Amino acid sequence: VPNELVYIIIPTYNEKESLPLLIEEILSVCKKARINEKILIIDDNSPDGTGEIARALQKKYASIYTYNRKSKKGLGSAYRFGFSKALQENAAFIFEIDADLSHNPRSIPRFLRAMQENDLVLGSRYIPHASVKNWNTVRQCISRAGIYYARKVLDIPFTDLTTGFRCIRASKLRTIDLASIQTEGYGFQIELVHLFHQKNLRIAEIPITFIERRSGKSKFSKQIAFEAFKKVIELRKNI
Ligand SMILES: Nc1nc2c(ncn2[C@@H]2O[C@H](COP(=O)(O)OP(=O)(O)O)[C@@H](O)[C@H]2O)c(=O)[nH]1
Ligand SMILES: [Mg+2]
Repeated sequence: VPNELVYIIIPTYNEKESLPLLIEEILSVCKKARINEKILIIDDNSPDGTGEIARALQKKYASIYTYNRKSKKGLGSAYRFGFSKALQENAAFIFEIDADLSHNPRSIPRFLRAMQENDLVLGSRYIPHASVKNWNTVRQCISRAGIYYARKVLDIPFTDLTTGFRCIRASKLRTIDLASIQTEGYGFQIELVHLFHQKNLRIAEIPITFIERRSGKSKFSKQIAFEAFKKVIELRKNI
């Protein structure tokens, strides 16, 4: 929809190689599709200098804004921060996208089309026409097992509850108490889907091609997986 503000939130921690490429790609897609975008980079004082790169990009392009936080506070906290900015500025749609080039910005217009009839659109790695590339079997099994567990326990009929590529209708996000979400990793992504599902909001999945990063390092950790595991049980108790 022309003129509606589309907010694209990118949390970064040590992503100096991929960030400039990602930004160029997003800008070119938005220009072509006539999307009125605002890109928010939230960097947690990355030791590799991603923050300086982000500030340089902000100087170069009018639609880019950078927030530098003092220390690594986690993905969930970066998104909560980004969401509140987007709501303050009356965004219509809010995207989550990883900075490591795992998510292809060319899918953005497809998300927006699906948003016409939905409140949350998940970019799924696990439905027909989707694919996962460059991910070892162990990582893929952990991801699938974790999602299967959350699906069963929370009774949510979607295939990719932890995906970091998604689009959210801002007016519906407003009805959710963001401060009540305290998770930082995958648990955050699962919890957000769960809250939308509990409110009977419209959720859909579209297939994406996920390509595991070629530069930089994953911040996946046992701690993040365990946090999500505990959170799912806690959410179940409150249904
Ligand atoms: N600001 C911020 N970004 C983070 C943090 N942890 C991860 N990220 C970013 O979140 C995205 C996904 O992280 P990644 O390590 O690729 O997770 P994976 O894809 O599950 O292996 C990337 O853009 C990271 O740079 C954090 O603590 N703070
Ligand atoms: Mg990644």
